[in-house]
Amino acid sequence: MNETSPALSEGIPPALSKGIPPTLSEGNPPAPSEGIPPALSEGNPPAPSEGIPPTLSEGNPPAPSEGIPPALSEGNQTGKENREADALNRTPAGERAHVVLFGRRNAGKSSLLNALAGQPVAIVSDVPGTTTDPVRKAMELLPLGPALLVDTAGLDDDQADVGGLRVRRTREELRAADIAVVVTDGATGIGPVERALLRDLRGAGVAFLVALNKADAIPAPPERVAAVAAEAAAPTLAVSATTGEGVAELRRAIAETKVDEPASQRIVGDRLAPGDVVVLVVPVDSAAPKGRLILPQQQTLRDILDAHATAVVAQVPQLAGTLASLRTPPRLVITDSQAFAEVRAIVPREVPLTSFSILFARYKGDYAALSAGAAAVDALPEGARILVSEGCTHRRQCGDIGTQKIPRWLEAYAKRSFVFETTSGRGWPATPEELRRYALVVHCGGCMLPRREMRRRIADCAAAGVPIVNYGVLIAKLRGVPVTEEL
Ligand SMILES: Nc1nc2c(ncn2[C@@H]2O[C@H](COP(=O)(O)OP(=O)(O)O)[C@@H](O)[C@H]2O)c(=O)[nH]1
Ligand SMILES: [Mg+2]
Repeated sequence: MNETSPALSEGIPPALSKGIPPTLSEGNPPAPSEGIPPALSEGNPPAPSEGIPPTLSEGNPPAPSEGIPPALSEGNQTGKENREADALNRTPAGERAHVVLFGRRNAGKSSLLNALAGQPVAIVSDVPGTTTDPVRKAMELLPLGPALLVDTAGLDDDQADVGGLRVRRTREELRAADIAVVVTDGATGIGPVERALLRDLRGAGVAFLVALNKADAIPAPPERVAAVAAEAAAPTLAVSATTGEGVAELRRAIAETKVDEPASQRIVGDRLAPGDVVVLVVPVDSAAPKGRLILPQQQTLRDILDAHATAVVAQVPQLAGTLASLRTPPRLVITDSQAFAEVRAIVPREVPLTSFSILFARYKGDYAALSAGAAAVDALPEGARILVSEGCTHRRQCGDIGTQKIPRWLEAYAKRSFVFETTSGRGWPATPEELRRYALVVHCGGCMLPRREMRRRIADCAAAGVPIVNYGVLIAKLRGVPVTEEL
């Protein structure tokens, strides 16, 4: 792993820092393995003398779904490694359909995950409660597409503290699930634990199936399967993780599950027609990851190509020349927010201008809600409690932006002091009451979070009446950038 990242402030002329945020690289931090904070350099694109040559991106290898047979595993990884190794050539975890295995301890969830993946990934044991951290496995499940199989700790875990925490984490997985597999066995069927789980899944709008595991040892004749299917009101299959019986059928049933997902949401492609030209302004500065583009930029490029439009990528100093070289004005210019003001001065008024932050606020969440959240900043009273929430777990993708910069910038802007608290990863206030302790939630761009999870968080805030804003939109607001500028 490339551990090092250039110090954020390096090479930046001191005169440029004004206390209010310079930059923000799109609130959508880089992919997991980079360890490099997004372009946070205070101010504008560094002088060329910074010694960072404009680098060629390493390319975007074909999405795994292309030409790869169903259920081909993409490597054997567990939690941490998975996140860290997940960078360029793989579909980002946040973009994968999350298939989560739930059930009691010892139902065989971990065994079934291994059987579905076709190789050992999760720790299997007959000591109940062995799976402490959700294990994740990226794989292709056609026709569903890129998926992430997620193992969980048992839901009936009743060991005092530690167990309680695990159950809570498992329930947090539920919020990110696109498809749930409820693992039980023929003897247990749908008991109280499963019933509570099914209720939660229905409430969350998650599609689910039931796997009656251990069919080798506990007979699951068709009548039993049908009875459980009727009770669960869900597709039910008899399987054995041990012998592999029914596993291929389960894999197929998962892959064919219709996911209720705003899949139609595009980054920008829905606003483009074939042949349109889009200009992307991407400052390559000392904080940019070496040798490549960050995830939101890659994803935007891909989405433009998917729309059969053409992308032209330039840095700010080349922008005017690039625009002049086009025979007709571009359909749209998308800039890194840090260069918004400069770019606005260069791009003709009649050409729509937007930023990666704004596009991703729309794509990952709800732009209207997030920009309304930004407006709430002006009404924060002295001493207001503010939650800063980041979606990444093992290693912060955004450096100290959430812990240091956002608090500093917010207080400088409001000329008041606030009380800041933070959460990371799947951590999130569990109840509306917990959320209501905050006057504002400031969320990262959520590049590591599934869209479903990000949208749930925004919905939680709406339900609790707490404003939420993301880094990109907030920083634009603090800097006086016209955040409402849309396509
Ligand atoms: N006979 C049989 N045993 C199984 C099967 N699946 C899991 N087990 C056993 O059940 C125990 C719990 O399995 P594990 O996968 O760790 O359960 P988890 O707690 O739900 O993750 C282990 O001893 C497994 O070997 C199965 O299909 N048949
Ligand atoms: Mg387990």
